[in-house]
Amino acid sequence: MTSRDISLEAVDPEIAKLIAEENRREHETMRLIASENYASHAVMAATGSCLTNKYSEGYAGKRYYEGQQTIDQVEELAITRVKALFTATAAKPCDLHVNVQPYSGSPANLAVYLAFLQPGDTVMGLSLAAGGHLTHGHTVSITGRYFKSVPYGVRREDARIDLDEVRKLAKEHRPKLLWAGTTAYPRTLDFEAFRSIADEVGAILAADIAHISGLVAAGVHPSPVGLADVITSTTHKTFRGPRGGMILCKAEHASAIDKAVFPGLQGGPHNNTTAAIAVAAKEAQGPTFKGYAEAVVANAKTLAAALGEKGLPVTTGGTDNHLMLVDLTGKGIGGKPIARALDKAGIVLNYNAVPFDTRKPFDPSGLRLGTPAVTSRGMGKEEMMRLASWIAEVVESPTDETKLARIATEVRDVCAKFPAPGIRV
Ligand code: DSN
Repeated sequence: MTSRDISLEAVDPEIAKLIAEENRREHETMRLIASENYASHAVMAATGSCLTNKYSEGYAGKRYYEGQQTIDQVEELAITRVKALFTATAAKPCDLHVNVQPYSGSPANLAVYLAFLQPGDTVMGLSLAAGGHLTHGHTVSITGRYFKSVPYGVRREDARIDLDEVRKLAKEHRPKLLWAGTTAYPRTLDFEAFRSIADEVGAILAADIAHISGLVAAGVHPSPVGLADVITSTTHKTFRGPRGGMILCKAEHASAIDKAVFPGLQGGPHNNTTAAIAVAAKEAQGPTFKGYAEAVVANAKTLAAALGEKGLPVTTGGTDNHLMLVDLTGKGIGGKPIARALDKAGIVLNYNAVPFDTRKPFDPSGLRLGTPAVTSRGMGKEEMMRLASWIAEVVESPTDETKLARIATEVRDVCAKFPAPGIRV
């Protein structure tokens, strides 16, 4: 007897049980991790389909294995939809090329290095401590080891990216690659200004929109399309697709990017993921996506203001996007014990450094909160106000287990009224 047609529960009850537990956890808790979301049933159906079985090194019409009758169509559909979506909200008209094969955001970013740089070339990106990403040249990343990294930061006064400093550093170090992209920065990015700095020093401008790609697609965050030479993104954050990556670039860079992804970095694309990206792009073209993206930002603004009123200030004094950083410096406690206590109370987020943090990276002074997942459940102003109250209560006495248990029950009750996309109740 083989196990090929037997259910997961029968084949592997341990994993089936763990998945069921995760399903329950995702249903019963408030997910405020800024990079997480709920993929729809349709996206998950594509992810869990037979397309996972197929190898297809190469690109449509030029593959190294036979049997691509459906795979080429799947990949072309994904490309066409992503292209249409991001062309519609472009900052400037642009002949856009799309590659949907990167396994996730970090491989997408590595492909940019491979396409445009030689080892030892100079790269500039926002420092990790100020809200950048490891792959924008951080010392522990391959991107900081194989390339000369010149990080830029944010201003001490207002925690915003200091474009004067970016320009000054760029003129001094003449980077070949300039990143405009963030993972923990609550304000819009001025892609026009980054473009002019890149032009002044002859750099390739790369926009990493992993966090904001859903907002960009919906037109609620300025778009780098038509400005940046190359744009990378994950597909599972505000974009609400499967775990995956994509690269959009000006047509003149198409061949360099495609060659960098395959055969430069990767083997066969994950066709099940490609299909799910196509589904997510279709959903993003649908009538409700813009409203969702607007609500993500509105909820973030409400939550940031409510936290501030409760004595929990956010960096920069607010947010323009889906996330905020609470600065606990004045509370004399690190972000880590608060994040742990909140997790017990059913409110899930991550501890995070704030700009110019005086504490260590493993117990920094901040909390990062994002509203994409709770917004996908349909939560709004009332729930954001309750979240702020619960968070303030936990910060007040993070070791009060009775209180944490009471809040966890209240959180569960609210969550029960807002079924999450893709989650079985
Ligand atoms: N891990 C992602 C985040 O949480 O922002 C970035 O790659």
